[in-house]
Amino acid sequence: MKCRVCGKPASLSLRAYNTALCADDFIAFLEKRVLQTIRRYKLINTGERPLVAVSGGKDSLALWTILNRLGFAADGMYIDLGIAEYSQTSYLKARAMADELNRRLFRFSIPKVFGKEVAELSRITRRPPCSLCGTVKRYAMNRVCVTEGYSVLLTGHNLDDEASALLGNILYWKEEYLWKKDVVLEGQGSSLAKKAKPFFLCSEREVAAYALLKGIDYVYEECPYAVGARTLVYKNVLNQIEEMSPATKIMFLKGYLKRLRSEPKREQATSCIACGYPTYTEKCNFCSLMDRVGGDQRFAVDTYDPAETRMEPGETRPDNHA
Ligand code: Q46
Ligand code: ZN
Repeated sequence: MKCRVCGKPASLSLRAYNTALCADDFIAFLEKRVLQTIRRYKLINTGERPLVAVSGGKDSLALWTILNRLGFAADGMYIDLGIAEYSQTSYLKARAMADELNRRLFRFSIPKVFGKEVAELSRITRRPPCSLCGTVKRYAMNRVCVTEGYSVLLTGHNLDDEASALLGNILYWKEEYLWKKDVVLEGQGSSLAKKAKPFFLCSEREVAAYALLKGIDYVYEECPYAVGARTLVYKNVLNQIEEMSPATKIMFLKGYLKRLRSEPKREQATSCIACGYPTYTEKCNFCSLMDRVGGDQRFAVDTYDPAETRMEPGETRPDNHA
């Protein structure tokens, strides 16, 4: 099989596009695709400051790399869940990328703010760890984004993540979530940041191949709570369909985006009486969690800035972020 662009031996066959590419042309292809998504759906407009949600996994580190290669000068934001070794390793990968890109990395630590890690919070509140984690992550990322002066929060959700979530919402007719999975969600005043997903139309396999070819050092293990998640079943089913009928996933999402744009606008949220974050109840989920389990209201966030701590040859780093 030969690369469609240069004729050299191909490294990757892309059945959804009925083509094959060598390593260099595949890297150029994926970066161009991300740029097209950003432009077409207006994910980052001129003058907007982007912040990337970085988990230390392949998707977020690849996204952070691509954005900076495309000239978007994006900083990063990491959420420490307090899952012993997994969180420590993930943070170190994120910090190594901050060094490589020479970009700032914010860290919000759940154990530091709540004095408890996700498992303990889940036990106290009797909520599944992922539901609780989702509440805290969404809130913390948004708050850091707006308080630190960024205009748009970018996440590494890929085509497979979005297609499997959409399938789950349809299977169980979760109408309250069905029309909320847009590639870009506009912000609301000074309390809600704009959010965007530049990998919306890039498959997990494509992003993994990019990470591998660029030598990105990411954390291979999944979060321990991801094991047995229903979305993994949906991803497998969609991959089987894709195998028989290439491009099904991308058609599924493109069709969704088209319909989404013709849907009437949904009910607007009101503001949380404690913090101003948009909510459909009196207090947002995060403030209700604070009330329930206690927590440090100061909402401390660490900032790691490679430009400030850059080592000179022979120096050792004062390691206050490890
Ligand atoms: S929700 Fe659940 Fe993920 Fe949070 S607890 Fe881990 S698996 S990280 S995307
Ligand atoms: Zn609130």
